Amino acid sequence: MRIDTQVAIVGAGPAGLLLSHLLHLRGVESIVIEIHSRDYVERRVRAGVLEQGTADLLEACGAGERMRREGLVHRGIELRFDGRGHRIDFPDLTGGRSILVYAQQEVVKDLIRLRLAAGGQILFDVTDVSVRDIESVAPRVGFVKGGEEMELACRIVAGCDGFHGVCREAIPAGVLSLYEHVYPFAWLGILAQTPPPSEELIYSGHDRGFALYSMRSPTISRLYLQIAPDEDAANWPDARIWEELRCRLGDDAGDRLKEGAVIEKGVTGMRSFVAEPMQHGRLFLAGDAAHIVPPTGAKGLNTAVADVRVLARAIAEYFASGTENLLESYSQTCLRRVWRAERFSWWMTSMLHRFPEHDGFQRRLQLSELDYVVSSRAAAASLAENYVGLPFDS
Ligand code: FAS
Ligand code: PHB
Repeated sequence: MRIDTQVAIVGAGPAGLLLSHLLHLRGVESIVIEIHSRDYVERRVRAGVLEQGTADLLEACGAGERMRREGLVHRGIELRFDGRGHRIDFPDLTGGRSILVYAQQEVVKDLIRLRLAAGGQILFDVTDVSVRDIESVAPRVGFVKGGEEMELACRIVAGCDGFHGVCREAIPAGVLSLYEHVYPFAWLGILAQTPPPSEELIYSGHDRGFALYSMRSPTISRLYLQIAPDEDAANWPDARIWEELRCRLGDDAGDRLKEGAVIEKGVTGMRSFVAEPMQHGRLFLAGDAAHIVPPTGAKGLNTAVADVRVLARAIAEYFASGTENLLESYSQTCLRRVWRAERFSWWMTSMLHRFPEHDGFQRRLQLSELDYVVSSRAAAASLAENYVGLPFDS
């Protein structure tokens, strides 16, 4: 069965869903296809920090009501090393900007509800997705739903299908330049029914390895430990996780962390990845389909949002006036911000994690860098402005 639409969007993550709604608000029709079920994408635990620009854009497009009600405004983070904590004050260092702690899956839920309420089409549980004729003016996306072969006939395909999707693979060999860096560790993350040890996030650069103390609410903590890259979560029974989390929080803070029921446990690999250009023919990549950052800088979701903000404007201009200027400069416009997020995420990861190959000298350099960041206003401001998010188009 053939379905005609203006824009075929592959992937119902934050990038695909937000793009579909931004296009709707600009009078452009789109259809989103997704391999997983609605329930699966709404339960998938991922990011938790929204830059101010991301929160403002979600609010501006009508997805902000619950976010503003349930999200936690944070005006700083704590960096911990050598047994001491140091607060980075965002508004003071960035002229009033802050972040919002609101779970990615809640953003996904809000966007799905908004799309469906506006009559948007999201086809869940599809299989055998293939992207064709992207070098023509009439690309197509094939898939199977409910055992039936179907095809979206469109003018533009938006590849929002994440790192392991099919869209990037649809670009002919030799077109893309790929930049990748894989880190010699991973993160073990848990969601736990216990109050976080602090009202703000704590980034701990401990001698035993990195740890992050984040949250989803005043009663639900999101906690991460640096582990070896190939470690099995089965080697980490809850008791061992709590003991290590307390240890990496440090003597005077360890008792602030109360044990609670572990709701979710998972291991996330750590890599930096960029595919250039982010477009080929009538296929435009956005979010994790084009670039990956290690989560230490909380940039993954936010950079995906920044991409689709640029893409929505470019596609709307094309359908409104036929001009392709913004479409042609899409990749170049996004890559400047993407590489800034890559640099900041690599820098935070390099400064806060223990590297197996590091010697005493390199460890001292890390600690000196941390000491510089917390004792120099200029260095702290650099961290703060990147963390809260650089203003769009800056
Ligand atoms: P997404 O991966 O969110 O969405 C892509 C969608 O496409 C998915 O729903 C997928 O099912 C679908 N899809 C895939 N293949 C398809 C196909 N062939 N056809 C149709 N649909 C297809 N960032 C942080 O800041 N903090 C974190 O703690 C954090 N944790 C993370 C943990 C994990 C395991 C991962 C993978 C990422 C994490 N991130 C984190 C980064 C994360 O937030 C991403 O940057 C964000 O999800 C990017 O959004 P999208 O580009 O929409 O991609
Ligand atoms: C999270 O809350 O999941 C989170 C927060 C900050 C990060 C990474 C993850 O840097």
